[in-house]
Amino acid sequence: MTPRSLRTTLKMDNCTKLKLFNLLLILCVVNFFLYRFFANSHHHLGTVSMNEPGDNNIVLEVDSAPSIQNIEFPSSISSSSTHDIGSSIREATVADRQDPANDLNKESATGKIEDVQKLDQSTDTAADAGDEAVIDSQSKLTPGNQTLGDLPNCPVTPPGLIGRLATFREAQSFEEIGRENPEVRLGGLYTPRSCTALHRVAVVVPYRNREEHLKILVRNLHPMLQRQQLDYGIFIIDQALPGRFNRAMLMNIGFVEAMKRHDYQCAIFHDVDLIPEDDRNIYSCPQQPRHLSASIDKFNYKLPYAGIYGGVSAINKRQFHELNGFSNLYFGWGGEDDDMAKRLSMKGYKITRYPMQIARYKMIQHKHEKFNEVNPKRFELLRTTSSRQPWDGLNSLVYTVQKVEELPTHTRIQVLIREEDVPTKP
Ligand code: NGS
Repeated sequence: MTPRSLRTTLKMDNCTKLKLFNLLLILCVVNFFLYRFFANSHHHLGTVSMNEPGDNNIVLEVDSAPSIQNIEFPSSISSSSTHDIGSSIREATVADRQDPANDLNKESATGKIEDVQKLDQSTDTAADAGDEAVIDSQSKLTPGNQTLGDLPNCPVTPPGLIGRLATFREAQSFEEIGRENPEVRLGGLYTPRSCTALHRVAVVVPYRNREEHLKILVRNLHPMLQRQQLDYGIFIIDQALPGRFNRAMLMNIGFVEAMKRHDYQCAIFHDVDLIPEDDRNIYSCPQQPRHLSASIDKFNYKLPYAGIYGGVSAINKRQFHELNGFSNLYFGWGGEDDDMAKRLSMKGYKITRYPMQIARYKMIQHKHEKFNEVNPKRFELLRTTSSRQPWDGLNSLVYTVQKVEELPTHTRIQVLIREEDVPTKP
C-alpha cells in the first residue's frame, strides 16, 4: 500500500467512525425517549385486571402519587359506581311508597372500579393537613390512648382476609360471642396487637328492641373487623320508649357519644339487620363518604336506585361535622338517608362504593316495627334539606342518656329522645 492509499483508507475510516458515532448517539436518544414513555405509561391511572371468581388476585394500578400503593384483592371483583345524587333523589321522591322495595327503580350499579379504589387507597395517605379525621398513618395513638411503641403500621390490604363469607345466621348470647372473640375488650372495643391500625373506626348502630338481630350482627362483625385490622368499637344507640323511632338522630347521638369516648377518625353507620357477606368490604375510613351496603340480597344484589345511601355507610369525622350530621327531624321510617345524600351533594361530596361483588349483605327479614311507621312528612322534609342543613343536625341535638352498659360485644347507650324538644326552625 502506498502512503497515499493508506491516507485515503485512514480518511475513510475516520468518516465511518463519525457515522457510527452519530448512529450511536441517535440510538441513545431514541432509547431514552422509549424508556421515559414506558415508565410513564406504567404510572398512568387505571390498569384493571379482572378475574373470574376463584381466580388469582386482582391488581389495580392507580395514579402513582408517590405514597399511593397498589391494592390487591384476594379474588375477583368487577364493577362499582359513583352516582349522580341529584337524579337519584328525584327517583327516591317520585312517589310516596309504603314498601319501597316493591317499586324502586331497578337501576343496577355501573361505573369505574378505579374511582372507588383510588379513593380508598388514598385514605391512608391523604395529605389533608390538620385533618384529624383522615388517616395519619404514622400515628401510634390508639383509642385507648395506649402507645404501641414500635409496632409497624398495619398493611393497606389486611393479610388474613377470606373473601366471600359463610355468614352466621344463628344468634348467640353476648357472653358467648365475647368468649369466641377473646381479643375484643369490654364495650366491644378492639385494637390489633401485631400492628398499628391505619383506621380508627366507630361502628354506630341505631337500635330499638331487636336483640336477636343484634346478636347475629355482632357475631358476624367482630371476626370480620378483626381480620380487617381496624381499631374499632361497636356502639349500640338504643332509643328508649316512648316515642317514634328516629334513625338519623340516633346516628348523630352515636357519633357524638363515640367521639367523646375515643379518638376515632370516622364513623360507620350500620343498620342492625344487615350482615356483611364479604370481608373485602373493608370498614375503613374513607376520603369521600362511602355507601357500603350497595348490594343487598333483598334487592337482588342490585342498587334499588342510584343515590341510595341507607343501610351501612362510612364517613370521616371532619366531613360529618361539616355536614352538621344527619337531620334530626325524620321521625318514623324513610327519607333520612336521602336527606343525607342531598347534604353530601350540596357540599360537593361524592358517594363512593366498593364493587357490587364485594359490597354484599344479607338482610335479616323482619316486619315493620311498632313506633316506626312510615313518615308521611318525609317528602315535604326532603324539599327543604338545603335550607335546614345549617341549623338541623349535630348543632340541634337534644337527648338524654339514660343508661350506658359495657357488654363483651358492644357499648350500649340508651337514650331518650323527646320529639317535642327537637327544634323545627332555626
Ligand atoms: C326509599 C326511602 C329510603 C330507604 C330506601 C330503601 O324509598 O329512606 O327506600 O329502604 N326513601 C324515602 O322514603 C323518601 S329499605 O327497603 O331498604 O328499607 O332507605
